[in-house]
Amino acid sequence: KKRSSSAKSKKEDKHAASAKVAPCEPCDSLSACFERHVSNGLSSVEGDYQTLFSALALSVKEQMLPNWQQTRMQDSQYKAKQVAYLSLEFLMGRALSNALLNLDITDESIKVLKPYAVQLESLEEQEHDAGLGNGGLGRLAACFLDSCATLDLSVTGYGIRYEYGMFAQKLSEGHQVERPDRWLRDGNPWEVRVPTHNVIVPFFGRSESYVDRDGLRQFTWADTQDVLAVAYDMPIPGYHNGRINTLRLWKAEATDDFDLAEFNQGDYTEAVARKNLAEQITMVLYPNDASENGKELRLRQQYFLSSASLQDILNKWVARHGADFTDFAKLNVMQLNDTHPSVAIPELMRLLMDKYGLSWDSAWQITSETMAYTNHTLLPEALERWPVRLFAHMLPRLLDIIYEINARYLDVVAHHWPGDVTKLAQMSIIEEGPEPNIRMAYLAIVASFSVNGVAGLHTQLLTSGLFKDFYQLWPEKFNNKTNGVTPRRWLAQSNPELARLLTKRLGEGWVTDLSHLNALNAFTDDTELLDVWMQVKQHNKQRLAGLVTQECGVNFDPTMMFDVQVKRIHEYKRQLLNILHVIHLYHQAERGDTKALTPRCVLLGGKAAPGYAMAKLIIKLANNVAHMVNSDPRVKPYLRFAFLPNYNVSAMEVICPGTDLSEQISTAGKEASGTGNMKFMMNGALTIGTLDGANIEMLEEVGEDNFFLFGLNASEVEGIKPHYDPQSFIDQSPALSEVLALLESGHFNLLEPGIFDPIIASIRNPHDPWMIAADFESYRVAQVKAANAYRDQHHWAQMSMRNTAASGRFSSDVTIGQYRDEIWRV
Ligand code: B1H
Repeated sequence: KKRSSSAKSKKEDKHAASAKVAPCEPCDSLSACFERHVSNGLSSVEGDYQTLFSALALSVKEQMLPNWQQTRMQDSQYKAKQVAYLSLEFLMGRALSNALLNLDITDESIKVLKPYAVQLESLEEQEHDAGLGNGGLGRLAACFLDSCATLDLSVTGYGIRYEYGMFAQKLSEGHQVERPDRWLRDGNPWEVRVPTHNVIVPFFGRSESYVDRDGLRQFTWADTQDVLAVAYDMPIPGYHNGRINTLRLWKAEATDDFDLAEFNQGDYTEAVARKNLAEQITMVLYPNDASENGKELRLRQQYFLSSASLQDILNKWVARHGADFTDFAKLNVMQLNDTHPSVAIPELMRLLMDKYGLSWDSAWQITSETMAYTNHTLLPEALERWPVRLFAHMLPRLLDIIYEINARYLDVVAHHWPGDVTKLAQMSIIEEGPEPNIRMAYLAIVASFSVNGVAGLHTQLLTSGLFKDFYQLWPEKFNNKTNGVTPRRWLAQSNPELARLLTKRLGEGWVTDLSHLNALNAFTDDTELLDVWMQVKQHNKQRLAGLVTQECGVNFDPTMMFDVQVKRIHEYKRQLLNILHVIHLYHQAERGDTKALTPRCVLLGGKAAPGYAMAKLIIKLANNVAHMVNSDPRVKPYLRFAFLPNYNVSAMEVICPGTDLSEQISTAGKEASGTGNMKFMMNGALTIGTLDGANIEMLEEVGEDNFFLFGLNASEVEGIKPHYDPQSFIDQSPALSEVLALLESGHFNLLEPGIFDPIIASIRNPHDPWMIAADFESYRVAQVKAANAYRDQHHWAQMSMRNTAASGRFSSDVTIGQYRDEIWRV
């Protein structure tokens, strides 16, 4: 190990000494911090990238401490409204490169590492992804945090510190196998445990009422089993602005007195077992995307997060204002990331009434003026409904409150629709039946001052369909906030070469104002720029090809078109449609019908929920088809196909810059927004897609000439549904007929007879909600257009540039600007 200059050593000594007293005291330079961390922890550094990574990350965190403290101090003055973003998921990915970018210390870090002869990238790759989310919903929360800090907003993310994040996906004979994701295995250098903010979260017990001295009925929640919530903070640095916001993640631990009682009774093992029970709450992320599974432990997670976060918010308030809540709603707002934390609504009522003695009316006014709800899906299987029975058992006091909210709200409904009893039953928060349920979305709408969808079409479908009655009752609550993605991670950081080119041509303003990209439209005839544009794409394709070789053992040729679909595997996202098209291309290549073929490499990636059999079967089909495609020498010049295992945030950082064609092919009306679509567009990919989610707005921005549109629209899908006849579509498409014949012949499963029968049956099923057969031919035609367009590289480069140019509206800075102005009113 090389040593730095003697001047540095002096500094280092000072900090080495002070480190014993206060290990978190900020150093005055990154290099001094780093030297200290290296010499503190390690005997042998050479080749130990993990330790060097930790040393660098700890040093970067220390650099943030003064501004972090400063931000906290400033915000605790309540000069501006405080926003809490409540979410069961934060899909943060890695933090190092992002922190270096936002703090503007990348070059300094490279310098610091010089004596160690190690590349910054090698250390960056050591970091485990913080996979505390499933897909779009969790990643949106992460992009939002970056934009909030960059827009200098006082926003705290509240979530759960899962011991195990999203499972790691392995493949075995083409089948998905799940492996636990112990992301904290090597420690988490970014987090700070803050035991001073511990709170206690009650569970079970009984709700009791009594009459107080003033003759008022009061409630208590008795004989609860309490769990300790411990705060772990992660810094969220804004881009070049000195603000460091906080992501506060709660960990569940057993309370001490809880153990004590049992210890005293001699029930040592019982006490330890109970400790496990408490700590189970934050053990693992539920791996379902766009579907709920109704597990009791999941409700415990939701309440644990909601209660701990609200207690924290109220504690902060009381520290500054005492128990006077007059201005609370003026200075606080809670954004609920879907209904997952919606139990925060009765919990805030409970805390205000039972803990702080407010009346129902005051508590309700505060609650209904501070809660805002974002809906992320129309899929019925994702709408949360909890059995009343479960609430009665686990959260009895909250059930009282929900009943009371419902009773008062149903009066409003009855007033609006006099005499309409079916309306009352339809709109009730309680769904009656043999097993009554609580409709969490209804509870969220009733108690929130804002309800938003996540793209234009999605919001329209909410107000005209799922929440139509509520829209009639309270039109003013409903609004749209089209999703966005952060250009720091998804352009500046993941595509450094393009970022440099953009800065050279447009200046660096685009990083915080992505509308600057519009200026690219002036250069679409600048052949020199177009050439460089395509060179950058080539380099990014080489990088992606490297990943595919390494992870899939498939050789992608960067001169071929890179056609990519990466996202969670779900029938509505129609990975199957993509695979059928690959089979079609394979069939053409294999029989020598190659004149019209543009050579292409198709990449598919994504995780299936472990209990979702059909999604897992689609993965298996992709792998079997890939095997046939890649082992046929006649096909090789025209087509290669790979399934990338363990798709995650870090993989996307390599994938989206290296993609030519982005697949956004969901059945119209089913994908609320999509956000991967925006990352690809920003990085100059063209989209082949349906009129669904934010695709519609992307198309609006970029124009039909620069987008490969196909398929039924949302109202056509609904229109066809009652008389859908897949066979008629199969008959009209020779290509689809051939593909199905090949699939049904067992060509892709010779040694596994019948395994794909459920997939074939789903395509042929007149009740196929995803309408694969209906859209196949239109999809194929759009694919031909894309393939032909790709042959004209000059024109493709122009279209690519126009896509980047038009992507400015999909910066999450724009989205968060709208949340700030129209919902939070900060
Ligand atoms: C989205 C979910 C989701 N919508 C339930 N709904 C979950 C539902 O664990 N659960 O129970 C987890 C996730 N996720 C996605 O949100 C939409 O499908 C995307 O279209 C959208 O872009 C994204 C962000 O708004």
